[in-house]
Amino acid sequence: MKKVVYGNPVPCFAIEKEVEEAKELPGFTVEDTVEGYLKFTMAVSEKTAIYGLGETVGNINKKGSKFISFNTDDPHHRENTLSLYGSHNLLIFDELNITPKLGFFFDTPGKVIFDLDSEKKGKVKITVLSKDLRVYFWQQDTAYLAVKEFLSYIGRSFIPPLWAFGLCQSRWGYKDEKDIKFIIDEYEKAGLPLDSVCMDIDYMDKYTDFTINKKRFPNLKRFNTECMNRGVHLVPIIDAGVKILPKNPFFKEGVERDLFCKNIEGKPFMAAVWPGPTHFPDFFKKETRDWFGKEYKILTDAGITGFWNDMNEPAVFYSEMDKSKGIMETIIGFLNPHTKEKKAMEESRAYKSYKHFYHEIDGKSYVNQDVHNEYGSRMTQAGYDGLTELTDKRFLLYSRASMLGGHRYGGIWTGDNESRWDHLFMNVRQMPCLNMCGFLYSGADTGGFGGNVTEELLLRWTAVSLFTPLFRNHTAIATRNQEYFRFENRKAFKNLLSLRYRLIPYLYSEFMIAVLSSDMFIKPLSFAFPYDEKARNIEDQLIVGGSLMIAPVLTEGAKSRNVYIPKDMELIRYKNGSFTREKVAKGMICIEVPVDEVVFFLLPEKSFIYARKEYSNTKNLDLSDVELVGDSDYKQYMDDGLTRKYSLNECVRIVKRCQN
Ligand code: MIG
Repeated sequence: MKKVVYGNPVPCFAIEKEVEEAKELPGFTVEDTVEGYLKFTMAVSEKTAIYGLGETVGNINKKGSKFISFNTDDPHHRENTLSLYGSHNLLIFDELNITPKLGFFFDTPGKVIFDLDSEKKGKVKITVLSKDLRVYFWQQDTAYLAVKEFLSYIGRSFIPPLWAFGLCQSRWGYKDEKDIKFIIDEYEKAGLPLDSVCMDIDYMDKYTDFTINKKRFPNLKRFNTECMNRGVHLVPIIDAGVKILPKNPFFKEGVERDLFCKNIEGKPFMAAVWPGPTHFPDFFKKETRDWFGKEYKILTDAGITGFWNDMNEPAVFYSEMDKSKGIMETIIGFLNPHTKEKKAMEESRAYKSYKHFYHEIDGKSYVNQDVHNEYGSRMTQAGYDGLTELTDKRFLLYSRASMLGGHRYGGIWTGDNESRWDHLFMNVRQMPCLNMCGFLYSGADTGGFGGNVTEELLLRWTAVSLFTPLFRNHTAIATRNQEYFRFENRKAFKNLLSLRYRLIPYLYSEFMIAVLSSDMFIKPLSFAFPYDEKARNIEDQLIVGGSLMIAPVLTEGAKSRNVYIPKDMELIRYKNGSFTREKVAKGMICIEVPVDEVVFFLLPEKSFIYARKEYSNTKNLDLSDVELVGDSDYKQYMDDGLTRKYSLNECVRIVKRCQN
């Protein structure tokens, strides 16, 4: 890997290793535009596939589309949406049958427009809205190897505890002990497994970070202990904006020590989010990260070790630049996506505000717009560093907004999606793209956040999510109840969830090996079969870990689907708690997939393991009590799942074939 430096870029966040400097960028023509931007152009052939870009809509092969890296809170995104919650500027150009494959990383926290031949004229145009950046470039024989080289430069991905591989039930609307206890009770009654429940903004006092509403949670420590005794972890949310409360010591310290983002006059910038008027912590400053990070103590003192960071694009409802828009209008707009208010909200927030507040990086002032995409990841870093100080245990942390570099400090979820079939397909395609960018601990809101899910959509979505590291059923306020126990076809959900728990020994092992060897956990088919021309066009099948392929049903009403089998392999069916296996030959096949079964495939010459028993949470899960399937020994990674003692050399055991 080499880099070309343009202008005076902000200090590097994503790339951890020393990289040699080059004068020119191969492959691209570079020009200055009249607006003062840098524009990179490259001719591409019809046979070029383009991979990368992490959290975006659309296909795994990004060729033919356009995207803008600019972290945006867009709960109503569609196939043509330009910006989502994360910005991950990795591109791999993979021309069919031609080596080398070219890797590029546009390292800037500012806005970048990626036009990946959207006009179908054989031209890729990348416009960086600044003259300051680094572009890294490298070459490899396959796209997969190019990604692996990239991963080896960006540092190790975040490692959560084992329990974070269990099911998380969430809903915006659980407000007190009673609501959460009800969920745990119902899961127990229904005989469904559960490892965690999220606490959304209502646990706080007036949406103020690091406070607990005493009426709703009179004794959080006691309540957490009760939940933990039942094998359930509480996972509270933390928002980016800090409520303006002059008497609150945490807030006061933030003002006195100059830790907030500033307006043009050098005063703390005011923006309104859920708590009403807030100041945004300037997470680019180490002092701010330290100050914010240590506040998690109020929650770790209660025994809590799991957290999610929200609204850190940062999302802005209205700001001091635009005082006319009130919070009520915003809420109305949020709940009624087609109203005038919604449009007004969209116009008033985001783009306008980001030109009006400033961060300090190494003593220099930067307007948010120019460093925007790094903000959320710096918040995650604050949480990570704080929690590392506060607890010896492994903790769970994931964020909504992200940029490359943030993958070292936490996982991500893919933000506010909707209960739509196209969002399920979107989720499938996002997973490998996120893995290319180091975000291995990730997943979507299973069942969809906005809108009302149907039983069938939730079944099909769950059959996908049971293979993603973050497995969280989450939904928005005012949507229908979405917990698994609410649905009629209990048996089908039970089957799906029991498979998740039986696969945890495999998923955990493959995840840990991927993280510790700078690899991907979920890959596109084309990465596992790089010389197979057909595999390049498959967007709806994925490789999970090193041994399994999934081919989920993504269409409403479908009882079967076509699956491309790149090599002879085994089809595995999980139904009523048991596995059946059959051989399938290379080629296109049509398989039946009833909603109460999960179908997946074992790659040739590979093996996998599953837990012999069914589990109701990970508390008593015995990672070593496994069955081996396949024609080879299995390299299992196995640590205590709880402490930070993880090493690839020490924690691997070989599960032998014919062990009985
Ligand atoms: O403006 O905390 O993406 O998961 O439930 C909405 C309430 C704020 C957005 C998050 C979502 C969460 C919700 N939050």
